[in-house]
Amino acid sequence: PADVVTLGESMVLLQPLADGPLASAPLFTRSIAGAESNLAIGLSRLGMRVRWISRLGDDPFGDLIQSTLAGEGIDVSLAERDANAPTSVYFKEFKGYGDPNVYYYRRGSAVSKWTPEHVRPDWFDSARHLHVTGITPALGAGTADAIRAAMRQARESGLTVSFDPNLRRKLWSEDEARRTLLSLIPLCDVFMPGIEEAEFLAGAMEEEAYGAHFLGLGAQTVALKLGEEGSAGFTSGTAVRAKGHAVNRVVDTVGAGDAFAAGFLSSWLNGAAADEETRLGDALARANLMGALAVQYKGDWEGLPKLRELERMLAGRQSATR
Ligand code: KDG
Repeated sequence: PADVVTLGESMVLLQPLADGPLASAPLFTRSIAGAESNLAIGLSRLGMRVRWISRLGDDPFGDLIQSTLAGEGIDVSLAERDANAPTSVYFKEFKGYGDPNVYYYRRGSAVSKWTPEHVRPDWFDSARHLHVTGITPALGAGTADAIRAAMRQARESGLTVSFDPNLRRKLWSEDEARRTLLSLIPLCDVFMPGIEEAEFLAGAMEEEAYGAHFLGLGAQTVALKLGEEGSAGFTSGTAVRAKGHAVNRVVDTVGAGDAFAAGFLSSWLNGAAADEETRLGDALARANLMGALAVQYKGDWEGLPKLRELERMLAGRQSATR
């Protein structure tokens, strides 16, 4: 059984040890990353049962990704290996300010071959929820249709679905991104854009108007990320605002949205008994803290907390280190 199923591409991640231009970086640390596996790790550390579905090359980097995720307690048994396509790689470049630059080496990857025919009903067996992002539809000729098929199949199997648009301008044209991302909103229950993505998809409007706008396109719940200002949540009957957290030092913003999604879903999926405002407010509060923790560590997911630590922090207590 799984609380959350997620599907997407993960890559080997190489990060320079020192800030500065990538071309002059001699030393790198090696990790893995990918929006959906970042979320999977976040959820697993918070005690949720997670199934991660993907395709990997039949190569050592594929082994590394699979064993890292298995080591985090994630069910990776349905991830396929493709002998004819490589596992993807990406690099970050830290400038010492702002968001890092990213460089992808992922064209022709195993996931880029996904088509609707790959989507299997057993991906969703004994599961409650599916999470997808707008990265997957940007990866190959058939991946947008595959994501669409997966969202439909999940709903037919009785799962709720969340969708983070995760706009990656390096992967596709603005027109195609806008058209495809908008077309997926009616297939989700929870839509989780950042404020800049909301503007990209809907044009400039007042913050509260985004809630009504995306609910009008078919989402049941909207969780709008506002960066350091926190987040706002909307359903047809509720609008909630949750404050952001002070952050000592922003080290690496990549992965913050995935941490937010993990925090949100871990609370929201267990909060169905509460009234709508409490359920949404609690989920946003946890999501904001997860996002704030993620940006203080180098790496997409390494700094994410276990449930006990997170609960202690949410209760306002210092973490006991000795
Ligand atoms: O959300 C974090 C992701 O952007 C990162 O892990 C890499 O999956 C990735 C992507 O496609 O950008």
